[in-house]
Amino acid sequence: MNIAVLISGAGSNLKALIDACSDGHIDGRVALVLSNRPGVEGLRHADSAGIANRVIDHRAYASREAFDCALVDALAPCKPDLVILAGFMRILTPEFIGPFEGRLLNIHPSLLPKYPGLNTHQRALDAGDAEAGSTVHFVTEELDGGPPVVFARVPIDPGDDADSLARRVQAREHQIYPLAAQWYCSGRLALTNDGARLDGRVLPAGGLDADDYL
Ligand code: NHR
Ligand code: GAR
Repeated sequence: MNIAVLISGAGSNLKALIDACSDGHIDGRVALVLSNRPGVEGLRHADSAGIANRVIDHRAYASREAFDCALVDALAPCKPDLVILAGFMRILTPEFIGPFEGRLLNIHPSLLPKYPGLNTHQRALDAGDAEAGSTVHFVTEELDGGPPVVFARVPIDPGDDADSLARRVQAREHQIYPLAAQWYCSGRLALTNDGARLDGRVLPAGGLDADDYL
């Protein structure tokens, strides 16, 4: 399985995926990394692993559609079986979703359907929530609205700020993203008309609890 990963920043999830592939935990290889931002740390993870990578700077395109077409063109030569958004920060239009629907995963730092969009950790803190988390989901045109696959819950501690909470959440992300990627690469996970399915069974509305699988 050829995996392409789209990033915008630190790329710690990218690194977890690269490591899981090289350790044999994912039946696939990261074939290409694309970043919409130049100079980010995630590109260095790709370089260190000898993985092809390119910057496609959204600021160079006149519209979201033109940027998305450039992404599609850049991905074409690697013929990805799976496209993974890992801290990718640009909302994608149907120009991009169309060609990859069903082969497109994202990790979103909340317990979906709570807190789609940005600033999830601060919103959870402001709401006085007792727990936060992260969810891997299939990407559809609806922002953070595609069918969830797997989530990890993380307790919120009294002294937490958005940064401390983000660090605790990311440690779990590095476990659940490789898990979901391996489900996909082994042919167990698919997007169907009635939602995400694992081993043929439709998943619960919020996805599966990672604690049952890790
Ligand atoms: N695109 C579609 N169509 N559907 C989804 O579910 C998507 C998506 C693109 C990205 C990741 C998502 C997240 O996990 C994601 C899911 C960026 C924004 C955003 O508002 C929102 C959600 C996500 C990613 N981006 C601003 C924009 O104007 C830019 C913000 C910035 O550059 O810092 O695109 O949270
Ligand atoms: C991750 O926590 C991911 O859930 C979040 O950004 C972080 C990226 O970290 N994604 C979003 O906020 C998407 N809007 P990384 O670059 O180290 O993988």
